[in-house]
Amino acid sequence: MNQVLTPMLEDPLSGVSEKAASMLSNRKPNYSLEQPFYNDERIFKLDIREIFEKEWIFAAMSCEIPKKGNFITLNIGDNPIVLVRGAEDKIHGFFNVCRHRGSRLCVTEKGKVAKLVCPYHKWTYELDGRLIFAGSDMGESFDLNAHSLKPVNVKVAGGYIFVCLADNPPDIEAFTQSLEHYLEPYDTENLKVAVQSDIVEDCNWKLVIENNRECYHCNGSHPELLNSLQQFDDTDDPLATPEYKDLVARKQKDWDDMRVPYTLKYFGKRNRMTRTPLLDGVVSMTMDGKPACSKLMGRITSPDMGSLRILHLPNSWNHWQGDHTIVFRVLPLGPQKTLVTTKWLVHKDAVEGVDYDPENMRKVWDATNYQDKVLAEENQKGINSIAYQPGPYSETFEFGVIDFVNWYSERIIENTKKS
Ligand code: 3BY
Ligand code: FES
Ligand code: FE
Repeated sequence: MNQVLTPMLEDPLSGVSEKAASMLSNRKPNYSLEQPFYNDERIFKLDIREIFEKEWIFAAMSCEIPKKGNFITLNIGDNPIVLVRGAEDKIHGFFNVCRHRGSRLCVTEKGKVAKLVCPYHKWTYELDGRLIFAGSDMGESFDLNAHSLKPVNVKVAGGYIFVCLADNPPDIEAFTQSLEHYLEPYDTENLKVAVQSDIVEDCNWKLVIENNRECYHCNGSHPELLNSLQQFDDTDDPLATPEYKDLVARKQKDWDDMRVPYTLKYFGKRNRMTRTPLLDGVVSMTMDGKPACSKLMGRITSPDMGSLRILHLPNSWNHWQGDHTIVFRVLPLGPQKTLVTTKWLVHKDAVEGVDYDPENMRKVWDATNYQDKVLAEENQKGINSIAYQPGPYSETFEFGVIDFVNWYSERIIENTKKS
């Protein structure tokens, strides 16, 4: 339904997908990718077509569009997308593209409307995408029903809204069911965004994800984050110490009492979730390790929840603590340009200035995001050199990067076959 190639023109990626797939099939295992995967315009377009237009992409949180008529927009590659809450609380997703002459419909990042009205010639759509008004000048035979907005696949689970632009989306049922279960304690419909940051990084999107998938660089770069974050991914981390494992066992007893899930789960390499403790005595990713919000989320009664860490490839990682949650969304803008959006969420009834201070809440991850931006941009600059050649990942420190790059390679190889 959605993949439209202008029939007269040759596919600009013809030859590129085969070449990329063969380079990935023959790559040296556990080494970083060849240079064009990080800086070539054609491979960037391939990433958009084969990954961002075919996989499930994390778009927004459902609490961001709490009422009927609330909408939120984003761009996936060149595709403007709008998510809108319609009747009976149903969240719809559409290409944000008018069926008259293609204008973008909703031009702001967020808002509230009764109907979706195109700014150009005022064609008007119901919140479920049906065209209900096209003026009186379209002629007698004009069929409103044939000009509904083009839908995108939407999946809402545990407060997350995922979209997929492909006709046949991959199956993520097992993951979304677990999301519901792991996020039940947080009452995710009743949260709000306390702070948001949007950073544009001058690097390929894969360098942002690679950087996020390891803590090899943490000691050298993230003093603020290391006030609270454990450097181990989980007890399966090859570097996990006996002290850390003891702490995990102790905390898991408390979490059992609270009836909150914590078990590490993988869904292929695409999704991972686990609850792990922060440093002993620390409850939140703040400068002093104390809660940033005094009103806790959902049915949570103690801020000492560690962090429920959720990974969703290709574009999100998350930390759910007792007092606040941090969600990250990565959207590629160009071969060497990536938008990283961070949202700090709290209970919707928490009062700014009373229950939380946004400046305090954002400090650790603002610092961390900035440090990671510099690291990823320096990584990009070196990769652009004629001297760059793929280098070895450490299997003890960088297993998460290896997993990501393997997932990416596999998806490109498999998805190009289906094109
Ligand atoms: O400009 C906007 O954002 C709105 C939303 C729906 C239609 N549009 C004109
Ligand atoms: Fe939307 Fe004309 S392009 S009404
Ligand atoms: Fe980092």
